[in-house]
Amino acid sequence: MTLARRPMLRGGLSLGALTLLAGCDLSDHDSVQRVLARFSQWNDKVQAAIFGRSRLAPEFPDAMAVKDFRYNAWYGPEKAPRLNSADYRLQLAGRIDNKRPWTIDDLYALPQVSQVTRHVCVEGWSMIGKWSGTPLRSFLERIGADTTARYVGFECADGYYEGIDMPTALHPQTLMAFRLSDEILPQKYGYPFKIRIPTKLGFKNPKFVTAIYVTDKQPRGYWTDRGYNWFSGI
Ligand SMILES: Nc1nc2c(c(=O)[nH]1)N[C@H]1C(S)=C(S)[C@@H](COP(=O)(O)O)O[C@H]1N2
Ligand SMILES: [Mo]
Repeated sequence: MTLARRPMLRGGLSLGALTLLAGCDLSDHDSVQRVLARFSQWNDKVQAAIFGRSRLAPEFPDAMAVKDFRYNAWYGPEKAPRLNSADYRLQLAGRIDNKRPWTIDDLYALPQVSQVTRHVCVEGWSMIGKWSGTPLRSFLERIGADTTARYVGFECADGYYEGIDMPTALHPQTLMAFRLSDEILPQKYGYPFKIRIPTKLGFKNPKFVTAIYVTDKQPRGYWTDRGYNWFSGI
């Protein structure tokens, strides 16, 4: 993902309208950025309010799933972290009763479901894939997470970080995805697992997850810190 494309506001505010609202001309970069940031936060609130727990992303027949899935990160696939099952432990933190770290074997033994859904990257490509794993909701219940908390945050082996609101974490299609196209998640796609959220843009789907935490403080996101919208629903 490059920074060449600036985040866009949905909802049709023209540049002219923004100029009026900002009370300044567009060469006044800082105040324009401030106004855009404020609109972006307002946009997040509206999107969160509209998001229904029961609104499902479209699912497709298995045959539509692309086998040779496109890779993306801010670095090339050869630099993707190599985690191994001997050393890997998923760390748990925050408002969770049982913070025992999880091995890959333990994770992969959890009950699993599959989904064929569309992944939409903010850079302008999308692709249908098949992911299988355990619903994040059942994992959160199993570890005694406080699901009245507001957010769930993720940390990744490559330094990436993301977070989602609790309704999204509890959404039936939000998975800890262990497989892509029925194969154990290949290394560059996020081994040992990625959080697959078909109701969110691609960048809200963290790969190589090493820690999950439950919190009332909105977690930062790698691309949100670089100007993209935090909620980023699709
Ligand atoms: N840890 C980590 N997760 C990440 C990213 C990343 O760079 N690091 N990139 C995000 C972006 S922008 C996209 S589009 C998808 C790409 O996932 P894929 O390689 O499975 O297609 O991963 C998301 N999750
Ligand atoms: Mo992306």
